[in-house]
Amino acid sequence: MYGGGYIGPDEPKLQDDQDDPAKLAIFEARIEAGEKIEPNDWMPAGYRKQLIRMIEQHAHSEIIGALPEGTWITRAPSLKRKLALLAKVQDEVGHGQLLYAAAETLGKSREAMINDLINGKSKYSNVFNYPAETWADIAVIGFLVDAAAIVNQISNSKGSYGPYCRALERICYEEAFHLKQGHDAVVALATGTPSQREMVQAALNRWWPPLMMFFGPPDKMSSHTEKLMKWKVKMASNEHMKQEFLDTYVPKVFELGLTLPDPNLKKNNETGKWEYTEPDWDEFMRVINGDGPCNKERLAVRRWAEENGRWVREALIKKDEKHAIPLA
Ligand code: FAQ
Repeated sequence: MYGGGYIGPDEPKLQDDQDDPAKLAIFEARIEAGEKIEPNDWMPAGYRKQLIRMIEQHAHSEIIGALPEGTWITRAPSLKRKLALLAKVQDEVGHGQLLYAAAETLGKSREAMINDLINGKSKYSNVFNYPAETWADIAVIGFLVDAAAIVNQISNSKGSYGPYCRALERICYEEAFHLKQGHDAVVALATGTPSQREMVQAALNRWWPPLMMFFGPPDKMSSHTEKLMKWKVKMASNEHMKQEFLDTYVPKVFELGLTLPDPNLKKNNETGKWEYTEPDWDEFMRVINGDGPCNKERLAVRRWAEENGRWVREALIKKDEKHAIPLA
């Protein structure tokens, strides 16, 4: 799947000719022709750097994304819901592993990525820094966060870097199941008792603003889109993906008789585009830079896991040594 690229603990030596204009022209022609770039192919330094940044952030998002849902596994309202949520959370962690492996082919070790996450240097998706207050939040995450992730990932899976695209194809199959379980949970609440309906409406109201930030800042504020689209790492702009999400999923919310907390949200039939109130981009910047409602808690959990899992990693590396199992 990963194409035999670099996988190891040390940073590889980057090619000396990584900014050679003649090679750049050949590389860009390959991309233009729709070819996939593989780990051992020549690539410009900027392409490698951008891919590492994006795939690493994506991997962290899957791992941190498992946390709000993970806290509800023991509190899911039935055995069926518990089994489905357990499987979903396992899948998300698996997606993180696939994506770390894809990023490693570009030369950054998994250890370096995890260190950058737990030290607060790397970003991950804004949405996972908000609390899941009720079971309905889990239903809304499974339905709409997964829906947004699918729109984004299907688009990215058509891109130019082979290992990332192949990982995304597999991830999208699993996300399709997540979306079904989320939608099913939302339908159950929306068609349930008045208090269940109230609960799912309140969760929608809470998650809508972070969801409207999920695809990133407006195109005119997006610093990376132009370069990423030129190199086919990103196949659609932030606004384009958001419009696709609104087109497909707003009608599904409305058909359940639920509302969304934006009085300006409507499709303009002349332009064919959704109009909406811009979310609070200052809040977005605060949240993605470490100052959201749950950032500290999320990273503290990851630090704890890293510290308490150290003995397992050490035992795997030095399999012939005897290890005392802590807490046993
Ligand atoms: N959150 O120039 P742009 C999931 C940052 S997976 C945090 O527009 P770009 C599965 C951006 O990094 C969810 N930061 O950036 C799941 C940049 O900062 P930097 C994650 C964000 O890269 C479901 C700055 O803002 N998916 O949900 C966000 O061209 C349920 C400027 O932005 C991926 O990562 C954000 N929302 O476009 C798991 C997919 N948006 O690095 C559990 C791959 C922007 O300069 C439960 N990534 N920023 O410091 C992408 O497709 C792109 O990176 C975008 C952003 C579209 C997210």
